Amino acid sequence: MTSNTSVLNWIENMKTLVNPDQVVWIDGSEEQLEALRKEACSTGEMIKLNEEKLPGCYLHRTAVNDVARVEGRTFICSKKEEDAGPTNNWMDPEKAYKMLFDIAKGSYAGRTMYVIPYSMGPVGSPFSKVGIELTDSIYVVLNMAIMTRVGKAVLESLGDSEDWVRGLHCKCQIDEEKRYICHFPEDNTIISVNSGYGGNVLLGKKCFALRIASFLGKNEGWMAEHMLILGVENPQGEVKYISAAFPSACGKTNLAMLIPPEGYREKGYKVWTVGDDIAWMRIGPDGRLWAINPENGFFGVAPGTNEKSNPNALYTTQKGTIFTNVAHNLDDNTVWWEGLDKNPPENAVDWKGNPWNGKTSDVKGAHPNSRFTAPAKNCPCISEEFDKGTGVPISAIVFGGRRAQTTPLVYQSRDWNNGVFVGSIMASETTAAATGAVGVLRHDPMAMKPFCGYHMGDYFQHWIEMGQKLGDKAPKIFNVNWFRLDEEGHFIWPGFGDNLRVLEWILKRCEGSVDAQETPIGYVPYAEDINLEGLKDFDVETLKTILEIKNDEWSKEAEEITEFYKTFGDKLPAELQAQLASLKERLQ
Ligand code: SAT
Ligand code: MN
Repeated sequence: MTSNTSVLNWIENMKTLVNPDQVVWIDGSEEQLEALRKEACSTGEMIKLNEEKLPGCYLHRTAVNDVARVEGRTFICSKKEEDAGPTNNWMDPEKAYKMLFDIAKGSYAGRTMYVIPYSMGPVGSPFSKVGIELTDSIYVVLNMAIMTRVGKAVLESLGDSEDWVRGLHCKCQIDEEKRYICHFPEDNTIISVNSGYGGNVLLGKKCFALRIASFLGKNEGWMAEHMLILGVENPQGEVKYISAAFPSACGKTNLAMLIPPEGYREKGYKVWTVGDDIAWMRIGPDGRLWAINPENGFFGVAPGTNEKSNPNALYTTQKGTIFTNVAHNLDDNTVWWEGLDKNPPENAVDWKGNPWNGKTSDVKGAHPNSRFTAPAKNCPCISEEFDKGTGVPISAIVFGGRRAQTTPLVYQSRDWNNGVFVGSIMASETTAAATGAVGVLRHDPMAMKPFCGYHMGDYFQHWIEMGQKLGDKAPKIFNVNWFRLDEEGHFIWPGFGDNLRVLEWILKRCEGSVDAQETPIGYVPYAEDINLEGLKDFDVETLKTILEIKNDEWSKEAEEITEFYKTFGDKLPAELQAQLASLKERLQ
């Protein structure tokens, strides 16, 4: 399929290492993918679901020990330890290659090596980059064929270039003790062994599009961010674009596919989805920041997705979708997950593969991090711009996390550098998207803690430099928190579609058409300026409680940030140290 010698030589070397029975190149044709689906069903790797209700949909169960990203076993293997920084695990590249090659050696014996040429971003777009993933898993091939653009056209666009990302995935024995997800940013290389789960093995996603790409972005002057991209169309038909960073499983997919509240729909507001997880952003010829979604599908969290929370996502998953670790309804050969509806199946199989009665069982039918892999083109609100490869101009950048207290519903940073500070102090309660305890508060700057492929102090500096280049064309930077809890532990803000009320305020701030109150942390809305029309059981007094800035809480926060900042040593940009100092001053 190609005469590119850098590609052919590398594949030859890897072939010698892993020793497959045969090599199959993925050409991107529907015939080849269909044959692979059939093969995966014949071996039990996938189950074909009800063709009438869920055409072209499949179910897959991973090993019980392999259900989320493993941050503790994810490594950045830069030559110098310092270059990986305090937020990453580091391993010496020589040692890592040796260890990984020992594990990978002969591991494809009796198996097929699939060669997946893929493009992150529309094929041939100036934003896009090419990768090649080798895998011994049909599940990985089929997921990559949804999540990225795969096949011949990608190799054609690559030509003779050596500028592509090498990716080797070996399932091996799915042995947790030997599971490693290693990145070699200086070699454009990713090696993943002993896992078969999503973010550990779909190497185009977090491994390439964030960890490797963030490193490339730093060196080449662009940004790879853990951000959704959406367009808000106003009644005059103008579309403004927002990118937003939240940690995994904090509602990026829901926000990206938001359905406007009734009153807004009547007026003619629309929301268009460009992406739900990753943004690649470059400064355009007009000096503004332009973004593409490098992915071609959605790898969304299934539990909690329903007719009310995200009808667009639900609709998106009704054809051509692979479900992972959800419950299997045997009565009609469909799928179910917690929070889909109030009618769990009685005759079902749970995500572990055990018989399950949703009416009587006290264990979950779907894993909390169970997922759907769905083609972006299925999405009813997919933006016209999504597939064009020209990108969309970003008006506002929004940071956010899951915070029960302290952080208000929304605030605006004072300027770009203060916005970088706001992103750097993001903290969020952990979710099931990574292994480990859930609900623990941890710092997660720009939602990139698990995904920044180099020293995070240098990453902050890169943000500051991008702001200098953008000058007065820079997007405005905001922070949101949909997750404030009342004393009984209930969410105060209704969230979901009503988040558009907050986005509307954000866009008005970008235009300069609404005033705000200055507080020690930044600009907070006057409660009257957030449109509450049509909201039931929610009044302006309640809104005030989640817009309030409590200086004592923020002083505690500032102390925490001081400690957190120490972890970056002298790589912390002086500008951020100064930002922290002025926050403390304003709080006095
Ligand atoms: O598992 S993935 O990394 O692909 C999804 C996520 O954690 O956001
Ligand atoms: Mn994510």
